[in-house]
Amino acid sequence: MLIKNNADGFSHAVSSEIADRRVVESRRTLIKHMGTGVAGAVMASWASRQALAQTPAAARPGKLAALPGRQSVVPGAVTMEKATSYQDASSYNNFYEFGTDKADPAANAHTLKTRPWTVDIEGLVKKPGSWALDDLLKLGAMEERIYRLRCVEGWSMVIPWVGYSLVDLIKRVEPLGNAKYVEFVTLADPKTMPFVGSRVLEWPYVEALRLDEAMHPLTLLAFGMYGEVLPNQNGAPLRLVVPWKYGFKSGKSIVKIRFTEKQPATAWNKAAANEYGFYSNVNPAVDHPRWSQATERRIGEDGLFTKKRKTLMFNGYEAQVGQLYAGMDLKKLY
Ligand SMILES: Nc1nc2c(c(=O)[nH]1)N[C@H]1C(S)=C(S)[C@@H](COP(=O)(O)O)O[C@H]1N2
Ligand SMILES: [Mo]
Repeated sequence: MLIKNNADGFSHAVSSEIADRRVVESRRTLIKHMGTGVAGAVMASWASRQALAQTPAAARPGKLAALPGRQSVVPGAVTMEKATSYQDASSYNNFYEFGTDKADPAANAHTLKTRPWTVDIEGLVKKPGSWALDDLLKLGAMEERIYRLRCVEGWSMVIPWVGYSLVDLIKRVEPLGNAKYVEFVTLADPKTMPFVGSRVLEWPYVEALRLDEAMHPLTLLAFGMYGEVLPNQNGAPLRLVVPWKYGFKSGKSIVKIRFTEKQPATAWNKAAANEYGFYSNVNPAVDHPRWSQATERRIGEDGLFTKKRKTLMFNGYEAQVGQLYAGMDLKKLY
């Protein structure tokens, strides 16, 4: 078994509990498969144990290119909750460019062409320009972040993403003093995205954050999940993950990042401002006009008697991000 790694994967000391468990598990499997003969001894060499430690427990679940990440030390970046299965995370999606049904993105997104891919940096920065995907992949050290993702519709998942903090890129392009917001423009290609042209939303799908939100270390520029590159339906080749906000703030398949002084108009806010505010912080005390946001269904836990989970303020990341909103009336600025 050959496992490809990028330069900054788990080649550092592997000391986390999760990684240790992986080593133990991989060794067990290895011993089961190899018996205790000479071949087993050779296979169980330090190098192969290292290699196995670098793949997640369910090795290469989507059979896509490996993209390992070292375990993050950013406070709050790794929840100990059980991860959603790869199957669920990659087949129950919102990606309206490929259809509005949860199963549509997995069925249709194979047409998305993720290479070559560039991301344009525009607006109020000292260093605007066009970044090739390969250069972005090398810009920051890949980390695994196990985040809860709470959709505004009332369901949630726990996903091990791979990427680095967006702030790594922001620092590199040097925002000017008057930059207050960051706008994320995603791909709108009618040739490969069958629902671009439908009137559910205005295309391209645009999202935005305040600059301090974008620079918070939990805001992740994600290139992978479950130890592999992103499947197309999850926003390949790169997307945002903002874990304390409703899922729609995390734009998929980003092609442009623009720094602005004025608050940008965003896709869901334009579609229904009374339902989807600019901030859209997860908040169990502020209901959507048509439904409560107090509880959520964890995807994969849908037994007949399974209780819904209580939704947590800022999706459980209040200790990390609460101070960003000090003094704001979150009922008005929802
Ligand atoms: N470009 C684009 N990005 C998008 C969406 C979309 O329709 N188009 N849907 C959003 C919504 S509503 C959610 S809940 C998350 C879902 O991400 P996931 O499918 O990886 O779980 O992606 C967000 N990003
Ligand atoms: Mo969502």
